[in-house]
Amino acid sequence: MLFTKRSYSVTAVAIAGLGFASLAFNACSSVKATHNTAGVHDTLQRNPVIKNKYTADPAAMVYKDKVYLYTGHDVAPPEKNFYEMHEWLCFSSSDMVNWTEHPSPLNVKEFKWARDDAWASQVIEHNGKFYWYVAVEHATIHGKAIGVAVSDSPTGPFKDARGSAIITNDMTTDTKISWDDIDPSVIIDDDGQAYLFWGNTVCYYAKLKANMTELDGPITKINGLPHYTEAPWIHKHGDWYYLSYAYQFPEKLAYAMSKSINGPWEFKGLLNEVAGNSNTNHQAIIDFKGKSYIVYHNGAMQTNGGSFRRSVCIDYLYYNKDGSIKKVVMTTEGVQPAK
Ligand code: FUB
Repeated sequence: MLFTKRSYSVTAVAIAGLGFASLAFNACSSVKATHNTAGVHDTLQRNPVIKNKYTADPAAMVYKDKVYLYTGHDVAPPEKNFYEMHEWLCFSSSDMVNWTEHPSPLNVKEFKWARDDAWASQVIEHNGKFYWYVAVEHATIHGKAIGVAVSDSPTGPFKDARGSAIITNDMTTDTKISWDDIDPSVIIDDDGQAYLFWGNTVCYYAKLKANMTELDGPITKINGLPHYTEAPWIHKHGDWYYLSYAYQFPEKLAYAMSKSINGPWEFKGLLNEVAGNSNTNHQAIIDFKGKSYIVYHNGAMQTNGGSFRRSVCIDYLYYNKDGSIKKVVMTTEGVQPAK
């Protein structure tokens, strides 16, 4: 999300070949204990993967033979052309196709110091606890902020881990905008050191203390990421670190590679094109059962889908022998059940 370019109309981004058949859809439907999102059992139309509500800003975590998918929840009415998001959602799967929905494990109200806006987030496991880093609007410090919640279970419930934000807008001064401190992404390096990445228009990172709830050193601005907009996702595959991010606006995805978490980062080019009918794209990248996946959102839900009513999709991601990543092919088919 880049406010300075909000004038891009939702319809300016074409639904490139995304012909979704009519689906039973109820954005206000209550949580079901088990939600087989394939729903219509149409193997040619597994994307979007969640079809009974809008889901956005995916983050995925592999834990004990399961994938946990954490998303924001777009609830903006059809006539509203801005984000309305109050809670985060959690789904789990053993095969990347059949997803079980869990009751919402975290609502923005859990953060007493926050006003609203349950924006992008990521969950990571550390020493048997689960830490959920989230972007929200701060109630008393102007601008967006990052909070962290903790749970003993990947499905929650999650509780505010600090009682205050870990990042506030006044801690970063490279831009004058108030929404530059959004979109947290976390990684624990092979030596056990945890890092938090985040940022809109500027990408920042900082070390985290072993308690995962405090910074452990300065905030550093990352250079060499052309047309960086937002949505950093930090991950490691083989010997390489990857920093993927939303590029330009409407957003494509691009990525950079490094042999060190501290860079320097080498820009490698585009990863994905503009997602159908959405000016944001917001990716997560994981390996699961021997395959690699990109999880992202588009606006392809047939009922009022768009930039503020988004839906999570999953497609395969392929690495080249030199570690670079092949351009993503977004599909309606999605992926086959992982074995
Ligand atoms: O969902 C609100 C914002 O839109 C996120 O923080 C950005 O990454 C974009 O997806």
